[in-house]
Amino acid sequence: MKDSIPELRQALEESVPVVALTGAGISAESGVPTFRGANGLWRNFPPEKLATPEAFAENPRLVWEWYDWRRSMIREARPNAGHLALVELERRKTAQGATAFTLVTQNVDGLHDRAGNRNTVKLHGDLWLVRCTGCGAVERNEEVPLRRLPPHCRCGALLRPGVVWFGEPLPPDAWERAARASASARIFLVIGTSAVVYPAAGLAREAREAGARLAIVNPEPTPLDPMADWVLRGPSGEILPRLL
Ligand code: BJW
Ligand code: ZN
Repeated sequence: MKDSIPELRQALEESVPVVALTGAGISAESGVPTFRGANGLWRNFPPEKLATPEAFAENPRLVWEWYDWRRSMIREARPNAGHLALVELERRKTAQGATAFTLVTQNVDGLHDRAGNRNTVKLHGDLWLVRCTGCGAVERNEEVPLRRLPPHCRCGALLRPGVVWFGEPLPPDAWERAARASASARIFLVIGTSAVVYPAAGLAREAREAGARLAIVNPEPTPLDPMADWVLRGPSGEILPRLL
């Protein structure tokens, strides 16, 4: 039964290791807009028009305005029941072994950190880090709103958000950890992602091919549904607590 919560609950208890891949949908119930959802578009820009090195080169101020808006909203947001369920899942699995649970997230909002997950791999960076386009320095920056748009480094060069844009490689260490965990997963959960952005979405396919059972948690269909062992249709803030 593809929609059986009790069956997946039991499989989660019995299986080691477990990997969860999350996307913007897990933060939707915290009030953070998704990228491709109904109210995810800022001033009608699709993410492909803002989250690129080309957009930043052309208009850094515009791109920083988008990030400033998101940072302001996210700072006010709180982790929701879905985030908290993943903390509890990590706690329970870690009692079965140090590497029994890995959280792989595409999100840059930091809500998994604030909820309390520890073994987390951030594939697309972190909205609260900035990186200098001149000297390469990376630092944490939590100023909201930013005093100066676009912000500059002490060395005088432009700062950019510490995130991964389209056409850029993922951080190699994060990618290696995620790929290794996925290849050995027995259960692979795909939560709140449209699963259209690669290479992140490919982790689910690779885990499936390496023998993991695949579970999708999403109110909408995704391209991964046909290969999934479980498809639980609903908000993650409702479904995830029921899995524990
Ligand atoms: C709920 C819910 C609730 C709602 N509960 N769920 C053609 C084919 C294949 C690949 C490519 C291609 N052309 C180009 C590419 C590559 C490209 C790509 O994948 N493009 C596709 C879009 C076509 N990928 C890249 O460029 C990546 N890099 C790369 O490939 O490098 C290669 C390289 C190697 C060596 C040298 C150089 C290059 C990089 C991708 C980076 C993505 N970056 C972003 C921005 C991050 C920073 C920021 O946040 O500003 O990452 S884009 C954006 O999309 C963000 C997200 O992490 C990512 C995924 O989105 P996500 O999380 O899935 O969100 P949504 O909005 O799409 O979906 C939300 C879901 O939630 C929906 O399903 C809802 O139903 C659901 N939901 N409420 C649970 N309550
Ligand atoms: Zn600098």
